[in-house]
Amino acid sequence: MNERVVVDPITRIEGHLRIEAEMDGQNIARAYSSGTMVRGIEIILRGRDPRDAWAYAQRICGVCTLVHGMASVRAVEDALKIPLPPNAQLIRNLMIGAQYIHDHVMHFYHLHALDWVDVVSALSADPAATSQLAQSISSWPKSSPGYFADVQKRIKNFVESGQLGIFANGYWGHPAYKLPPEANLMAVAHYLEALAWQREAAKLHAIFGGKNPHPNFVVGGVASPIDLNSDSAINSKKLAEVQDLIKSMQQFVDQVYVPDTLAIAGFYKDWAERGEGLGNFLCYGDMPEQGVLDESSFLFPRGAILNRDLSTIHDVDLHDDGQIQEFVSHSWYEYDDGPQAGLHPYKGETKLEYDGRGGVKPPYKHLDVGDGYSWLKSPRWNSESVEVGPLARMLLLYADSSAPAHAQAKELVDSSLSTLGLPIEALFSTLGRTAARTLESKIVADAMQTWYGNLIANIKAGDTKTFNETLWDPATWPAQARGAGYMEAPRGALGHWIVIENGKIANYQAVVPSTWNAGPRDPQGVPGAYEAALQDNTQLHDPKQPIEILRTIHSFDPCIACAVHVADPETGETIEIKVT
Ligand code: NFE
Ligand code: MG
Repeated sequence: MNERVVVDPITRIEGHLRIEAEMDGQNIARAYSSGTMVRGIEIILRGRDPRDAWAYAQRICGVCTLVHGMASVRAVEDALKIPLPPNAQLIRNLMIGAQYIHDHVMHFYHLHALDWVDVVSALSADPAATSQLAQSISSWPKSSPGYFADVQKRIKNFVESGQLGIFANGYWGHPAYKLPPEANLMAVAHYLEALAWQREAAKLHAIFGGKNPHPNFVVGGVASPIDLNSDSAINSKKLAEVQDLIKSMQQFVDQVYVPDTLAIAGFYKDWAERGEGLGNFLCYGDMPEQGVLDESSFLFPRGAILNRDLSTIHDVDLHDDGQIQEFVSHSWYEYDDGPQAGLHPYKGETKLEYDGRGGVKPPYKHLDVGDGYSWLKSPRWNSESVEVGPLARMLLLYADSSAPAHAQAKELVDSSLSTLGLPIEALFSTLGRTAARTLESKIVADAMQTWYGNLIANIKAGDTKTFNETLWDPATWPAQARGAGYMEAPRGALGHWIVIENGKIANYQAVVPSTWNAGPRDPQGVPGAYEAALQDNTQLHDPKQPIEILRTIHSFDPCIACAVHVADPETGETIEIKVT
């Protein structure tokens, strides 16, 4: 039997993920991705008032803290045909945009950077040379030799006290780390700065949604009335704060995140040749420029790309029951129609049996990669295994010349590739996925300024409406209705499907980005995106320190809490999985 490398749990992600790699010499021959914690949000939602669903669904995740609330209110609005005032949509855009910038910056510095940045090496950097490096790539003000000397002293104190804290247990000194000490020191300085900065970015949610995490939503609008002269509404002062926050996000992205990504990428060009995987990409699209939810003005266009073919964009329809289906052949779930069946989310089944002691009864008995090995299902689009997320969005933007941000995206991608001296094929890789996240952050931060301008223009023209109560009374609802709420969450295409009967939720299914990417094999044995990416030209230098697995898995920014949908509804306890 071939050697197997098991990483369990994968850290610096959200949730519980296990990766098993079957080796062929130094190469990963086959990889298996397991979500090892079960959730049951879909079951909790049945029988409830659809107008309340967002508040439950939002608890799917505390990382992408608003996206499930958003997808949920959109599902209800789609089912009941409730139109949205443009201001509400623009405010939603701004809230989604802030979520992207916050999430992506945190991911890059706090979850992904240490795969590429050696903290201990930063100790041997020359602060003056670090300052020169920083000033050569950016006008960010915190870049003096004294500043970097101070940061270095802080790291030294950590290391000498033997308390690396957040930096404990890294693979420091691993030969896969390629940055010179000065680049390591610069990146660690920005790691620490980003910790403080992210607190500010989260404030936009508090202004429009009352709090963060989990800002408030409402079916038919946003939970923030506009009245420029009221202390308890969105007034001139709050709008000015929003403007300051957008500027601060743009500045951090332009002067820190983008230059750091390019500087670090320059030392890891070999990672532009591995970690692609499927070559199939899916986007639902999101964030209309004028606040009317029509696809033609989406910042991120809708569509699918297959086999790297950027010349053809396939239409995507969330209501078509032949397009999006979930399979459970390698999951710990059972369908009434057996293990080969694929179900559209309107007809989706989530069956869990609880044992009354905080556990879940079989079908799960053990983890067996030849059989069942995950609490994630396997979503497929037109039977294809696809990748969702920043790389999918940047490729769609690059390919779709009718998209409003096409020109900006093309310029950003082409100039980044030219700076790095890499061909377009480099996008299809671990490095491409990480760079796509950075570049889309720039596009989103700039778009936020446009949406803000459009919101202000509406207000100046006298339109302050942010809520539409049409059809809010259940007496007016049809006896049966169903709807699909979609959005582009930071990690990719997110859909919530709701079936409403006699005013209550009859069925609810969420198919989330990390399920698309982290799901197990389908009945045809085709792997999910993580699995395929790990099987793509990946060698482990030292199976005991599998940093190469972390690089590719982290390039997707996993959120397994989202992917499996929350803890046991009876006790909230997690489940012990025995690996046999
Ligand atoms: Ni919990 Fe999420 C995002 C959603 S999961 S982080 O972005 O939906 O992939
Ligand atoms: Mg689901």
